[in-house]
Amino acid sequence: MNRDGLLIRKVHLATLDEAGGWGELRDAALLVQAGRIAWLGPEAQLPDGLPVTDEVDGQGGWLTPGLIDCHTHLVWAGSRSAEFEQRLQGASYEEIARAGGGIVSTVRATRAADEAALLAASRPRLEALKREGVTTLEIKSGYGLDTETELRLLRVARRLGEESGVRVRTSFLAAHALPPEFRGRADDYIDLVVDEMLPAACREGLADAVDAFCEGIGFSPAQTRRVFEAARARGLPVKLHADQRSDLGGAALAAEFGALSADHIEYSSEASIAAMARAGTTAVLLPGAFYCLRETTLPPVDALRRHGVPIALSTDCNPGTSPCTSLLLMLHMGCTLFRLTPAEALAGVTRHAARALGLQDECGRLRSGLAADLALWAVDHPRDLACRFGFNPCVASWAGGRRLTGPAT
Ligand code: DI6
Ligand code: FE
Repeated sequence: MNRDGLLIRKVHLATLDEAGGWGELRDAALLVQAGRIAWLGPEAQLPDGLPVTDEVDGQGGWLTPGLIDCHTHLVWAGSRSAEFEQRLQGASYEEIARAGGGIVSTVRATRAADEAALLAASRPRLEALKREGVTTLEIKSGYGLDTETELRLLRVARRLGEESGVRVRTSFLAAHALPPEFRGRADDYIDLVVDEMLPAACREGLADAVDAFCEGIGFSPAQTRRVFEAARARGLPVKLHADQRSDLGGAALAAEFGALSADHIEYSSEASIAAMARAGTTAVLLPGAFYCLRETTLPPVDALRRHGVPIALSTDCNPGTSPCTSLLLMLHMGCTLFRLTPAEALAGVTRHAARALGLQDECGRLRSGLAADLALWAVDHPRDLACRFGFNPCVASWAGGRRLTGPAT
């Protein structure tokens, strides 16, 4: 298929190119040239003489920006379904973690898996997301917790991007949990992270951002600060798993470092949210983890709205707290559990998810000049994407103008 001159006709557009709305444009068309959106507008105003080499009839469907899953731990080996059973019988996530399960059990399985095994385990997860119109995907390391395995995870993430055509952004998350060999020596482990692991990841160009898990069962704010300082010294943007189970001031710390995003933030204070607003830090809400852990403390959505903090939504795809490969389901849960509006939810997986990855000038909206990352849906209105669940109306998708899913033209 020619990447140049692709005209998509007979569609309605939800451009997400305005704050707080769908950006509806009915009876529209969109032209892709050299992988970017070259023109969009009412089909009746289609200019003459466009260099069309390929045409798609959208049959009255809706064209949106390709979906962006901006927080995943997609690459791992093994399964934690036995822990799911334990939790159903009353064990808490923290108890399981402290008894050597949780993240560390995935670390054991992941360390034992070579690159081919990790690719094979992770590919179906990526494919499931891709079938639902995901065109950009963030993937974190964090199940290696030693230099060799952390780098392997990031290499696999890069490979998945290359082979699938999905735009993959990596986050270096070695400060995810304390590896068992460092028990009682968390500061020594942080030394290793900043002195050896991060430099090694940077040497291979494997990290697009740096993340940490700032939590009682993770790392303290002081340890997180050291990781952030190392990231800053290398010019890498930061993100943070912040205030998921308790308020350690993680979101404020993230804001202090101008973080791209603070994620989870169920327990963040209003002062932290004000700091996020000042810093331009995006909130990433993760309804899958909230649901799976049967949390009851809701993220402070009203405060985020009041302070004008952009809200993104993501799967948090991981084997423990959100074994989920449906971003569309997160749209639904963002509305039912967190009371987002359907338009906020769609912005959360497009416009604002792009911001959470620092990609707001590249994708996440339909606008001339941005990458042609597109998803075509057989729905009456884009709010159907949030209303329905267990339903995938994605007809076709493109990343950088290249067809990812859907019938060949
Ligand atoms: N917070 C999460 O939701 C995931 N990691 C994190 O820091 C959970 C990861 C896991 O349980 O494997
Ligand atoms: Fe996470």
